Amino acid sequence: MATGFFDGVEPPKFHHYNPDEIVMGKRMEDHLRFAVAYWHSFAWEGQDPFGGQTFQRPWHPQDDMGRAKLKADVAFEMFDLLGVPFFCWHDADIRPEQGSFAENLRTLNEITDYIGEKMEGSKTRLLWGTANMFSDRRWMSGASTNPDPDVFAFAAATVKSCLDATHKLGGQNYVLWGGREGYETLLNTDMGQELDHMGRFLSMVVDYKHKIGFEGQILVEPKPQEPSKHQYDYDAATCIGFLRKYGLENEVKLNLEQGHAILAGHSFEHEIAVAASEGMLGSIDMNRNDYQSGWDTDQFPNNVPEVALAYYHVLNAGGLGKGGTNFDAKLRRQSLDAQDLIDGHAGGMEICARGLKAAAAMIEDGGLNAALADRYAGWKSPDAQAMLTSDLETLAQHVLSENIAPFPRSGRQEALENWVNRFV
Ligand code: XUL
Ligand code: CO
Repeated sequence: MATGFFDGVEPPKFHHYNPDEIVMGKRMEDHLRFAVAYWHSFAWEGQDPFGGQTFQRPWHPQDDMGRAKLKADVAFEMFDLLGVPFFCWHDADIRPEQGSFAENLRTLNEITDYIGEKMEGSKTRLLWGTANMFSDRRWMSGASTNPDPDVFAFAAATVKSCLDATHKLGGQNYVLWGGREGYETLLNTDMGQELDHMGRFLSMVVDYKHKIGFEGQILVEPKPQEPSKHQYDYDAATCIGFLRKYGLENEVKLNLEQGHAILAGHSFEHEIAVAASEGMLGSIDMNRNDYQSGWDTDQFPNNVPEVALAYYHVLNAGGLGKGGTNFDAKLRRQSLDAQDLIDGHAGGMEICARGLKAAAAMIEDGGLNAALADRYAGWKSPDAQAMLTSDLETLAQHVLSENIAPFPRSGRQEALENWVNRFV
């Protein structure tokens, strides 16, 4: 029976998103693999640092199993209305918070059984699950990096329970975002020890994934700060260095988020290109930050040129694979209506569809890749290749004997920007 939450709501009208349209030989839906984030759409109540709850949903307050089930009913109604193939959750989004680990485990199992039944009647699948190890006060000094070994153990138990639940629901990935894995002040922080603990913890996660036969990807999500002043998983490059240090580079990939890239002083396409160049692009969290506010505003995307360049790098990297496009985006706190939830997601889907089509057109046109190939063409010759296995003395001798005098060439940035502008 319908919950009635979406009664009277206009269903989305898509002008650009067409799941069955073939883009570069593949259905648009299979390229984009959209997911709804349970936390922003159903768990967040509209609070900001200056004010409390603005949304009043029939599943509030969220401390009761009956209302958690109603929330799931509404969530699946929205997945159907939007036609999204995936959703994502934290444990704390889907189950009521009731205190002890044993009680939270019991309610997590009960609600994920319930969600599993809902999935049987729905085409929406689980893109990823994750553990909220940042909201409760027990995590205030970190989860795996907490100075208190009891919290480390609690974090291990929590991730085990969430990985079990993700596996049970056929999740295609498991994400770790270290919201409190960092520091507020170095005066009370042993950074080396904390990083070793975080590396060891992630190895345990990988070991357990193999033990239970979970075939999804394990992903870490970089973000430079907020809530911690400094977070260890600062950006894609930092995460890759960390994964290599602890021997996890073949086991763990990255979940990259537009807004986090901006906070780190990068562009989204930079982060995607860094991960892709190391074969570590796992999935993306699509959203946008307000460029004036300087914090993580998690808005729905609305900038086609930015999104197009992001998908350009995704497509060049061979696509999202088991990953997807998760809308880690929330309504503005004044957007109170059920209609706003539909409009926010539908708008994001339209922007991504336009970005994907623009990216595909850029690749099919080939101009940008041709310009890139031309810029590096000198390296195609056997003599140039031999230099890479040579040494400084031989190269110095070569410059002298051949009287080498390099002739600078234009980087053609303006022409390339004009070229991109034809497609967006
Ligand atoms: C926080 C953030 C998280 C992760 C999952 O900025 O992006 O929602 O995506 O924990
Ligand atoms: Co995110």
